[in-house]
Amino acid sequence: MDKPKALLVAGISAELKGMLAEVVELVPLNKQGDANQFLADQGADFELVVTSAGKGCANALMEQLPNLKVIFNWGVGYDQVDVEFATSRSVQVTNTPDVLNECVADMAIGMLISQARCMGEAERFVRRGEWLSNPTPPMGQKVSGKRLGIVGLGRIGLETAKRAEAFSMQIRYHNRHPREDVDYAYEASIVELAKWSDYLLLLCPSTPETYQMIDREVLQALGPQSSLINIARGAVVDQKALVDLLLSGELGGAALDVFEREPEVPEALMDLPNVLLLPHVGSATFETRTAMAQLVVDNVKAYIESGSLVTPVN
Ligand code: 8YV
Repeated sequence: MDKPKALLVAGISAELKGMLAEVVELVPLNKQGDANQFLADQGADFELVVTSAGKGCANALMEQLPNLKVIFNWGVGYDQVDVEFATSRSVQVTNTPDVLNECVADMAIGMLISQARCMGEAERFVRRGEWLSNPTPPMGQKVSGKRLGIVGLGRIGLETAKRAEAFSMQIRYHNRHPREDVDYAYEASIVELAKWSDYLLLLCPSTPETYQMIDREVLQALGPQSSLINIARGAVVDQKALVDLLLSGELGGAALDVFEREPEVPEALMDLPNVLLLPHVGSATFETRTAMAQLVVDNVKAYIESGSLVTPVN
């Protein structure tokens, strides 16, 4: 039997490409010359789209695929897919939850400690050869026992809180609603949570409701002695306010794995020693990316074999 065609609309790992090629005929959109012409001619041939969390699938593209049935999203975040629009066209969406919880939580704690203890700046100090003539490397802030505010206590948030407990950190959180199953103190106001926190960690999804939820007021409430850690999405933060307050010293520091318009990073942040900058690598370990790839393939196989999905979003 012929393998079904799947339209690949984003950059994905060679590993995932290889795994998918066993079950589908993968057609990369960016290799088809004029994409609009290609879609006009052959868009109706595709029931399946494979994409990444960063790229998603635009509404205009869905409209060019009249027989589209499923969008397979390589990533847990699906903010680049308009799920409501997809649902209105009877298009299902899948993502890759849970398999990345541990690695993202590891990274969140790693970013927190790295920023607090100036690891990046200290490392640059060694590489620049400054240690040879300067016996005083950069000094940081203590982590153990400090106050951690978590915005978005979901599956990754719980893994992160567990790790933070091992550092005797005090933990409070903000969600849309308090959780019944945790003892951490709930804070309904993000501004109040920011005022209380030494470290404010963002782990919430990017949605129209959370767009720039971490605004100037929240960042000012966090203040000059405290730091923001963002491993969620750039859109959750008012990036202009963030840059302004870091430059003026009204915010103590930041550890950022995500940005408003990746891969663009505000030039003004490049020279700030109290800011850790990472290229969206929260889930980027060999083990986790393989597990994410496997989950994409499991979804594709389940759909082809029985029309069902392992991790549907809608
Ligand atoms: C991406 C992510 O999935 O899972 C997410 O939501 O942001 C990342 O893990 C990864 O870059 C592959 O698309």
